[in-house]
Amino acid sequence: MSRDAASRYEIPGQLQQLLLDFTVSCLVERPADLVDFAADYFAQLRQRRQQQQHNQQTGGLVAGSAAHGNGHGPESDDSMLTDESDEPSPESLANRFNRRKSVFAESYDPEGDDDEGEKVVHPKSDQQRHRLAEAVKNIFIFRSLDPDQVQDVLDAMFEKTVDSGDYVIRQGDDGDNFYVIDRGAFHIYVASDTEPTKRLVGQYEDSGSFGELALMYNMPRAATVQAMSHGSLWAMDRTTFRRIILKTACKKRKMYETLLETVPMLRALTSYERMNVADALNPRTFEDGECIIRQGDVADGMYFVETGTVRITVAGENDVEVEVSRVTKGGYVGELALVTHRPRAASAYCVGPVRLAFLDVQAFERLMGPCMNIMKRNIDDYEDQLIRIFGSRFNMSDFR
Ligand code: 1OR
Repeated sequence: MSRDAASRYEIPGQLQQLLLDFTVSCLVERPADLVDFAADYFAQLRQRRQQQQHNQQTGGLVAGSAAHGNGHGPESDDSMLTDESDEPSPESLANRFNRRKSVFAESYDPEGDDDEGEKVVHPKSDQQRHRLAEAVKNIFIFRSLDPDQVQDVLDAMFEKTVDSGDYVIRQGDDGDNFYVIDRGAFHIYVASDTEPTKRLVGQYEDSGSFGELALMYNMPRAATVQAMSHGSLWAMDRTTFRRIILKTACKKRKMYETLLETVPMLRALTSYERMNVADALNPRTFEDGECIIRQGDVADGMYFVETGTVRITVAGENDVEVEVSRVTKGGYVGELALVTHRPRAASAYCVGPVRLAFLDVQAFERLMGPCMNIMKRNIDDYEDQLIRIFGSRFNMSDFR
């Protein structure tokens, strides 16, 4: 090589350490086939790095309750069981992942995706179509679709039956399908570098959906999902998912990401759970003076304040409304009646234009469990405030 050529080749900073580590592994392991060993070695290295990046993106994925549908996390420490069944060890998981060719070379940019793809139709009986329509009704990421898109989704989904013990998704694999549960029980397990034995982090029972993360973020599967009973799933292939769902779902998650990070109460949720809240939120805008919530009404949901100020009033003596507090960005209104299952205990009005994010009562019940203690503590504060304003004759138990 000429001096000129040599000066053109820059040695990447990591190369020396990388080769050194590899050489040491070869000397220690003394593999029979060096090429096979090298292929496995570097593939594992890459998988560990992808998993780390993924964990960073999803905030370290702390255990909690699984969201979507009726997925719920283990209630007690006892249920955080380590499963010693036939689940492969993380090493063999990594190896299996490494043997597979990754289909995700690129990272997805929803704005730049104009790939319309082929429309997929899986014929279905009337009975199947009916069951499918029921199953997708409560899937948050389908709710923002227009009727044509919903039709395409229904056409593209195909039924997959499973038996107890079947693995639907294995952590570390490439993402192929997105799944909506028709019926059956499923466990969710996660293993990590720091905790290599897989841990039960949540479960689904007869409803919910999973498998969107790998398809949305071009990452390996973040969790293992195993059937715990005979069951049936509706699957949608990756191309259709990207064509119909991805753009809307990514935009919504992005749109609410900042809001959800500014609501202190939601710190009780994992970042994965917050993403599911983002899927479930809907924007509502109000003009100055408009009534958002009316005291005595039946509650249909709660609101997070995105911009503007909300005035809370309570009807006191002779039904005269007295302002008891104001809520601004990062705050929320309308949770009390959902916690107490009573009519609205106060009214809420806009001070200037207000933009809110609405979470309906079903989504509230599925997703806000981990915040319940914080909300209950805040309700005790309301009681103190009301007693201060109206005197001790005011009794919150009227509302509980
Ligand atoms: P996926 O494509 O990565 C596995 O394939 C699926 O399990 C994943 O999409 C989610 O749909 C679903 N962390 C990561 N994935 C989860 C989790 C989860 N729960 C369900 N899935 N949790 C964090 C665990 C540390 C549980 C949060 C409550």
